[in-house]
Amino acid sequence: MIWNIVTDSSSDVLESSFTNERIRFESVPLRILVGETEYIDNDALVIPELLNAMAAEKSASSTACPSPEAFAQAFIAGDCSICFTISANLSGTYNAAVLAREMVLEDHPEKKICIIDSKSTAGAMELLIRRAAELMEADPEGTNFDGICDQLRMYQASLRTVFTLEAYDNLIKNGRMRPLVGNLLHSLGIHVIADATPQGTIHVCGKAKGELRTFKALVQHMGESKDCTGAEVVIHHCENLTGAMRLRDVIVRELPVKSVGFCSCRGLTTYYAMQNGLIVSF
Ligand code: X90
Repeated sequence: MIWNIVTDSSSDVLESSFTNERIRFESVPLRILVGETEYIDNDALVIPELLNAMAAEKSASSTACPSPEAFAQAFIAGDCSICFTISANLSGTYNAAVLAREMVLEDHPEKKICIIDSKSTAGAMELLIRRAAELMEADPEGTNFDGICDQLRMYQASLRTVFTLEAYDNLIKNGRMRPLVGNLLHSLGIHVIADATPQGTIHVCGKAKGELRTFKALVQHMGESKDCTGAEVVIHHCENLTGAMRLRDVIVRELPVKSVGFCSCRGLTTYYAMQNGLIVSF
């Protein structure tokens, strides 16, 4: 019996960093188009190169979700697959995975495949992947597949994501977020704080001036959005470990969380969060 965790590359979890020998893990890549160049969001992608290309190319750039075929290949490789995707309200990735499930079950009705919309991305998916691995370890034969899927769906619903970016250009340009009130915000050193809605859309929930005030406002918003007692927190950062660590300091000072981990943004989240972006899931 092969347990199989499938995700898309917006989880930021590298295939090489998933070290559980009893569970198969595959990250299906999204693609990033900057000018004429297509970047595949896999382990080999060099993030500083992508950031340089983004800075040099002011005109055409976009992203594309994986094909159903790419997900189908990942599902075929396991017996019991659980798949986490980026919010269906932000990307066609979830639909591609659902189509792939139907395709695979037609030829292999014995396989079990569950697709869970993270209604978020980045850290929320990392936390789901980790929880899935724990539950799978405790059930090596997959006898409780449906129960595990239910638990993961409940865990998904309990997760929150808040974030603050230095630039929202790519989110706005690609229609994932409503335009902010002019460029004024940026020039005055005002940082916008946003979060994921329960439906998996992006919502601007506040603004603050200066880094420390921004972090305090963000952490206050975390505390208001759920009871953080014992919460596992992950900060995904775009080439900004220093900022992520300063944010961690504010989180552990203000909230009774259990742990704070860090993860570097991979290609898809780098494209949207842009340099120095910080995404917090808990
Ligand atoms: O299908 C595609 O081309 C991918 C489109 C992805 C669009 C948005 C990605 C956002 C990544 C921003 C912070 C976290 C957002 C919270 C989720 C509701 C990073």
